[in-house]
Amino acid sequence: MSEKHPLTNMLANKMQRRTFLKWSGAIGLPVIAGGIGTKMLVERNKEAKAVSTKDNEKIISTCSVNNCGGRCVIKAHVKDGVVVRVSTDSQESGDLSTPPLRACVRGRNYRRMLYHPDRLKYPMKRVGKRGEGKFKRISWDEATRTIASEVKRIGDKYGPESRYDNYASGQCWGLHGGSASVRKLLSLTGGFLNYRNDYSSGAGNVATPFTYGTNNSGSSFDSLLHSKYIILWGQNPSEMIFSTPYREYLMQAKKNGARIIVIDPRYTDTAIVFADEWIPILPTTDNAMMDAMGYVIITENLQDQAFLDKYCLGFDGEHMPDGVAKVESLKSYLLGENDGTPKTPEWAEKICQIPANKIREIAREYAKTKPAALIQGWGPQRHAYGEQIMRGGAQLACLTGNVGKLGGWAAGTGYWNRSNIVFPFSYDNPVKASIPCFLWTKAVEMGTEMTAADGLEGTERLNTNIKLIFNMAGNMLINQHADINKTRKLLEDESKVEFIVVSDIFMTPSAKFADILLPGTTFFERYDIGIPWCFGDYVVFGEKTIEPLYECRDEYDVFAEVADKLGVKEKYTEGRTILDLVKESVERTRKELDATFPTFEDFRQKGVHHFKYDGPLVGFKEQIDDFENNRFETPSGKIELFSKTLWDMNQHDEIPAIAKYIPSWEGPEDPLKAQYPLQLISWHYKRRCHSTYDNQEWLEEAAKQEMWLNPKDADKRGIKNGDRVQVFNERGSLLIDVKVTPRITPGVAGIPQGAWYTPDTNGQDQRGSVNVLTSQRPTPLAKATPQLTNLVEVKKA
Ligand SMILES: Nc1nc2c(c(=O)[nH]1)N[C@H]1C(S)=C(S)[C@@H](COP(=O)(O)OP(=O)(O)OC[C@H]3O[C@@H](n4cnc5c(=O)[nH]c(N)nc54)[C@H](O)[C@@H]3O)O[C@H]1N2
Ligand SMILES: Nc1nc2c(c(=O)[nH]1)N[C@H]1C(S)=C(S)[C@@H](COP(=O)(O)OP(=O)(O)OC[C@H]3O[C@@H](n4cnc5c(=O)[nH]c(N)nc54)[C@H](O)[C@@H]3O)O[C@H]1N2
Ligand code: SF4
Ligand SMILES: [Mo]
Repeated sequence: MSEKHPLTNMLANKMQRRTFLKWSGAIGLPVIAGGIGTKMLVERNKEAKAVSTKDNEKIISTCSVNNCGGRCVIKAHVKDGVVVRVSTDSQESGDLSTPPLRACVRGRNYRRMLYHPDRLKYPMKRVGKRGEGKFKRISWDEATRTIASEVKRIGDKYGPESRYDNYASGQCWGLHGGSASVRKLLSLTGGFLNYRNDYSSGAGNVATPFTYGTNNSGSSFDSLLHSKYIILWGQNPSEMIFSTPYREYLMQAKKNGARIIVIDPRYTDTAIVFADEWIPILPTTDNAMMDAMGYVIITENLQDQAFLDKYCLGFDGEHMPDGVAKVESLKSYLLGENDGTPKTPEWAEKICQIPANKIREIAREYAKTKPAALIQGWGPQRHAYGEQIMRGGAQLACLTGNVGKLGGWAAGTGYWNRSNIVFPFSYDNPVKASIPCFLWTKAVEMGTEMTAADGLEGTERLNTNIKLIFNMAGNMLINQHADINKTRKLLEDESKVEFIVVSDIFMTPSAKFADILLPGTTFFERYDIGIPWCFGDYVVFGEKTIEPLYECRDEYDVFAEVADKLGVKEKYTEGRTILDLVKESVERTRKELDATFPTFEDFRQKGVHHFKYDGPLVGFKEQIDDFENNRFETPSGKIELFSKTLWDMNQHDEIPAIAKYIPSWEGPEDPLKAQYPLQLISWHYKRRCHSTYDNQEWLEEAAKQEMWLNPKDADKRGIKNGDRVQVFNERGSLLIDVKVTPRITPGVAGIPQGAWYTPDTNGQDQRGSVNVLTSQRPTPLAKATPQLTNLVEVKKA
């Protein structure tokens, strides 16, 4: 199988630039907050408005439901049923009660995406070998008939646990979408195998509740206006988006004088724009620095002892759970009383390569400057022992008493939510069995052998392996899951998974593995409500701006037709169109949740609704202010720095009861380093949303796919800036251009995640699709992805 990436022609014949580069220039030069040209967007928008009155364009406000972490206002300028340009929220900065919801650079490419010549245009069925990418056009009737009969055949033959809807995030945080549609259909016809957790904060989602009882450990971003010291630990909001208004607040916090520290193996755009100090840590070693900061804090008596005594379990010998020796406390561990190794900054320096005095300085500053916010990104937990870092951050927040305080931050996964609306399109799956999402390939290969030790829940054993996969608006089937070569072999074998349905808007690497391929609509072509991630206090109306192009159809309607063929259409739609669902959501939200929510007409007309709150949300404020009446949701009711539940699992080496540094497989201490000396990480790139837009020419020109390598590592290998290199390990090999830059820590290589897997005839990827190098070995507790933990070698291609 040898393939051409869709950008190949563009790169050969220089693309048409137009004015895109004028404003996308900011993507590479993050001199303004956001690093992505927000100022220019406003200016262009004003200009766009002027043109629109002149030309009689209709400006229709809508919302994208890509999984970028942001939700912004997209204004489609429509003339004669065609989107002629796109602009965004025109509000000036300054009103921080409702900050502007501006599109990022990817949004400015949306018209290109919508009308891109490579859009999937009609339903297709596979004609070649699976994965080969050969398809034949079919009718919608044939597509839905085939799906209906395979859903039934496979369900009858193997049982409902054989049917699986894969993790997919191309259409998320909306009211309907491919996955919701498929799941409702499957629920009405016997059910499907569930998955739990996600690829985003998989380790953190399981670990954080062992400390706090919940993942809602964040505070709203306006609380940062009260912070005096901010540590962004592996967090990069200038490039990846956690929440659209976040950067506005961060910028204001900086103007207010907060000192900002960025801890990241890369000198990120965030570090450039915001940081007073960049700490270039080695991947997988954060817990060593955290442990040493804890050591400094307690040996210099900087801890908030009253906070620890009142709210926390396990800090010292006097506050241990029944039946556990005093010497197992966090304090004993940090002082080395149980293992003979005090976790001094000098000890940590050898591991994480941050000078001991720098660790001391950061520890002292963090402990003494109140209030201080330690906010954790999720890159650091997409690692082999990702659970440790999320509990480790929380541990530091507790040592310094920054939990439940305005301007402080509890660390951990960090969710919060102030944008509740009713979801009227729901399903009730009769199957209760669930697997961790990251282990779906295992459930294909040997599902019947999985046990509780693999994270199987809801049943002792599965009756069958996965035999049917729906992959709706996702690229997880091939591109985004770990170890592409392994997955590819598994899926090529048609005796394993017997039927695969993919819906997408482009012919992605995963789409090529479809048996039936469905052409989806984009958000321009359907109604929805855009809900920000778990960090938002507003919702955006998703207006249908034009009719679907070609034969593209929304999955809701496609599966209504499948439901019809299976005799369950009434139960599936309950007589409702998508617009009815949107209306029902608004009406029920007004009735059941919030009487101040606007009417459907009002909401539609305004385009955005900001929920009203009196002030910032402060995570765990209730518990800290009135502990007698508000306990933490942990077994002890306290913050569990020591978790008896984890202790009782009796796997102390990999699942310790207190957070601690564990030397990682394929980390800096792994003997495999002799053979593969570089640690390879990936990150969420400003030019894509995961793999979405990898085929978009303008975005490629704005920020190309390239690997970062430190000059020291490049020199050793005779590699120069711009060289094409081969990156390889036991799992695979890829070719990529290299950017030689001191912006990455020596010993580390960085490849932005999400490039489309494009193998040559030898199976070597030619596009820099990082998951040919990543591992399917899950993290010990959460069974989550370790996709950022890899050892590789690099040589000139
Ligand atoms: N190495 C490595 N791998 C990673 C990560 C990492 O950091 N490193 N991150 C992981 C994380 S956090 C995540 S969330 C996953 C994301 O992985 P996925 O959930 O697979 O997300 P995308 O790659 O964006 O794929 C979304 C697909 O939906 C399609 N699409 C977009 N809009 C629409 C629409 O309206 N309708 C339809 N039908 N299709 C649409 C896009 O074309 C795209 O192919 O990747 C994970 N993989
Ligand atoms: N532009 C853009 N924005 C996005 C997305 C996107 O694809 N593109 N995806 C969205 C999604 S689904 C998610 S889950 C989030 C992901 O949000 P995050 O997981 O927070 O984002 P990442 O870029 O994967 O990682 C953040 C930073 O961690 C650093 N890092 C990696 N390993 C380590 C380590 O061991 N220690 C430390 N200290 N730092 C480390 C990386 O260099 C990176 O700068 O982003 C969301 N926002
Ligand atoms: S990628 Fe996210 S922030 Fe950027 S334009 Fe799209 S929805 Fe908005
Ligand atoms: Mo994610």
